[in-house]
Amino acid sequence: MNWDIFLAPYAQAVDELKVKLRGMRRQFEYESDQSPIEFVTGRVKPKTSIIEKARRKGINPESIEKELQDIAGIRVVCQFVDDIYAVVDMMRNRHDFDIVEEKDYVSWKKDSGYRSYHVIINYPVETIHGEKILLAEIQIRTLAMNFWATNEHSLNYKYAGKIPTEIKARLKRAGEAAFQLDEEMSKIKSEIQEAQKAFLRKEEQKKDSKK
Ligand code: 0O2
Ligand code: 0O2
Repeated sequence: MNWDIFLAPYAQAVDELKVKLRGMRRQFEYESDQSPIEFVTGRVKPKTSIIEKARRKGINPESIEKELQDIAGIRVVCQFVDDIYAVVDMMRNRHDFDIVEEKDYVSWKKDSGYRSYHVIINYPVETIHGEKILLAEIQIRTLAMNFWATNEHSLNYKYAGKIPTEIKARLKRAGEAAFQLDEEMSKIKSEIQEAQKAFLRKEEQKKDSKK
C-alpha cells in the first residue's frame, strides 16, 4: 500500500474542514460579537497509529477506510457546554457532509472519565480521479474537557496505556474538577459574555481611533 496516495484525500478533507469550521467562527464574530467556537484544530492520523489501531481492533488492511472513523480528525473547542450542542445542531444543518453517527460522551462520559461529543461524517473530496467519500471524525468539547483529554492522552502515551493507580485516581479527580469548572462557568456565562463583548468593543474603538 502506498500510504502517501492513501492519505492524500484525508489531508485534503482535514484542510477543507478546518477552513470551513474556522469560517463559521469568523462569521459569528462579525455578526454577534461571540462565537460558540473557540478554536478548531485538525490532523491526519499518522500511519503508525493507523496500523496500531487497526491491529488492536482486528481490522483487515482492506477494511481500514470503511472501519477506522478517525483517520481524518477535526477538533472544535468551545467555551461552554451548551455551545457544544449549538455546534452539533449547526453540523446537522449543513449540506456539505452527511452525519453517519453521533457519540455523546458529554452526557455519558467514558469509563476513563473522557468527555467530548463525536460526530462521524461522510465527507466528499474531489480527487484527480473524481469524487471520493471518506469518513471523518469531528470531536466537539469544552476547553476544560480538552485540557483533561490532552493530559490524559499524554499520560496514556507515556505509560503505554497502563497508567499507575495513584495517577489514575488523580486523573479521575481532575476529571471531576473539570466537570465542576464547566458547571460553574455555565452558571456565569452571561456575565462572562458581557465582559467579553465590552472588551471587543474597546478593542474596536482603539482600532478606529488609529485609522
Ligand atoms: P501530538 O502532540 O502528537 O498530539 P494549523 O496551522 O493550525 O492550520 P497544524 O498546526 O498543522 O495546523 O495543526 P492543528 O490544526 O493546530 O492541530 C494539530 C494538533 O492538534 C495535533 O497535535 C493533534 O494532536 C491535535 N488534534 C487536532 N485535532 C485532532 C483530532 O480531531 N483528533 C486528534 N486525535 N488530535 C487532534 P500534534 O502536533 O500532531 O501532536
Ligand atoms: P488519537 O491518538 O487521539 O488519534 P477506541 O476503540 O475507543 O480507541 P473508537 O472506537 O474509534 O476508539 O472511538 P471513540 O472512543 O469514540 O473515539 C476515538 C477517539 O476519541 C480517540 O482516538 C481519542 O482521540 C478520543 N478518545 C476516546 N476515548 C478517550 C479517552 O479515554 N481519553 C482521551 N484522551 N481521548 C479519548 P484514538 O484513536 O485513541 O487516538
